[in-house]
Amino acid sequence: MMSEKSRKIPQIVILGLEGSGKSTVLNRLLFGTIAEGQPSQSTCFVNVKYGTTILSVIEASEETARESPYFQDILGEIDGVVFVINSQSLRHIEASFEYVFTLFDKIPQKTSILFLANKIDKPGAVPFPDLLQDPAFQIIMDDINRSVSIYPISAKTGETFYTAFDWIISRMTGRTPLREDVTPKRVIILQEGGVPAFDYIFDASGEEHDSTLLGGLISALNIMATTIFESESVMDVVKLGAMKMIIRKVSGWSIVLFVGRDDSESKAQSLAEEILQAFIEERDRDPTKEMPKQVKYEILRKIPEIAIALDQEPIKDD
Ligand SMILES: Nc1nc2c(ncn2[C@@H]2O[C@H](COP(=O)(O)OP(=O)(O)OP(=O)(O)O)[C@@H](O)[C@H]2O)c(=O)[nH]1
Ligand SMILES: [Mg+2]
Repeated sequence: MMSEKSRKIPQIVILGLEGSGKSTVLNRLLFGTIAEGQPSQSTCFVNVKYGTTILSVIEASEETARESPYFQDILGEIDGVVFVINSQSLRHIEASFEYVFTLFDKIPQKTSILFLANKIDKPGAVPFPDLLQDPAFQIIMDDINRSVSIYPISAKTGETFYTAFDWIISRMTGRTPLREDVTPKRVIILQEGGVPAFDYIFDASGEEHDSTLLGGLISALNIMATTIFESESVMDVVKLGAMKMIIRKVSGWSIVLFVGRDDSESKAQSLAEEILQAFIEERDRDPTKEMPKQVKYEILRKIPEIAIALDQEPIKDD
């Protein structure tokens, strides 16, 4: 087992011009959703749970970043910097990069830097490929000694949000990103005896024959469940058609995660375990709680790599 004590909490600072979307980003990190009409605050410190990782996040206003000597010290010690760029117009982008350059030299070389080209949902927002051509950004990317990346996102709709954060968090924590190798398609959690307690389909627009095939397979599984899941030697990977089923069993619960046929098995297995853990935590908190789609969605959202898959299919907050 890894020692928990020796691990320090990674620190991230969120920087950007006034109105670029820092608080909206922070809200989404904290609550998985956003609140309209946040008052501006000069500095905000908060701890955030991102999947299994705890992060300490600081939102720093322009004023704090420029003028606070205390903040200059923090910047020198930070593990990750997130620059929020307002990409709603060329003028906003230019101003954003100007701001980046006033702070860039104060950020240590070892610190990972994530640029969020925010507000891509706005009509008339600058297309991402154009932003990449910006000479200021080219200069930043040419600094090969730094670990830098940029993603087009919308803090408002959540589009590509977790993909971006997954990048910087895996850089900071050394955790391997799972996003590239696993495409979750469906997850089913079964109680002892094979009774389904949780079922979530990620890609409702999936091919027709897939869902028919799965439907039949699930009922077959249910019938066989007692036999399969009560034995100790669980067959834990089954390939079928374009998919693969990863089966894990933890303290009386069994999880079946459907992923792409060529997806990484070990990564899918660790994902399946994380989902099952999040589910069991929720169950332990309130065993009687109903699990409509919204609750399942919230459970799944706790796992960043799964949240990425959910980014593609946002559901309404109400
Ligand atoms: N359309 C759109 N609006 C956004 C997005 N992100 C933030 N906004 C809006 O932009 C405005 C400013 O967002 P904030 O998150 O308060 O910006 P901030 O960087 O924290 O601003 P200060 O704290 O004043 O420096 C708010 O009205 C947000 O709703 C986005 O991705 N798309
Ligand atoms: Mg703010």
